[in-house]
Amino acid sequence: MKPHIAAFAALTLLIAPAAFAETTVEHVWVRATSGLGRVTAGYGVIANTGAKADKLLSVTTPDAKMAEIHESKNQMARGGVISMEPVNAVPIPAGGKLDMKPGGFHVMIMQLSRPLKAGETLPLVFKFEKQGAVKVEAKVAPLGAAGYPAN
Ligand SMILES: [Cu+2]
Repeated sequence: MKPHIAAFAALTLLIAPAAFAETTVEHVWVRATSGLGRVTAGYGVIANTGAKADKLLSVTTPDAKMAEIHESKNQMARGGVISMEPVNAVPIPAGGKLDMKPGGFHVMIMQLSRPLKAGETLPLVFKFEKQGAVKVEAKVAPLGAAGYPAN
């Protein structure tokens, strides 16, 4: 980031914080790992409050070698088999929301450098075309969790 842009961003933050963060990422959680498993899935709610479309490009974490955006699909034609596929980018329309939840879009996190226990956090960086990098601390939920942990 160039210095004058940083200064402008800081100024904007002081005056109108809502106008600065147009694409937000909230309620981010991942499932605890099981045994020696070093794979997990992450979920959260992305909202674009801006007037222009944004695009989720990637998600990374310093605590794993690989992270991919996946979409789960219930393939009725194949007898209701649930399959998932990597996706390159997910558009977030102006005023739109992307609810990443079990059975839909998720972040597949592979080759974690440590096990994840419920109650811990995992740093994630969501990269957007317009908003840039959004850093969040994902809550680690128990293995069987279906949604954002209550505490
Ligand atoms: Cu997946």
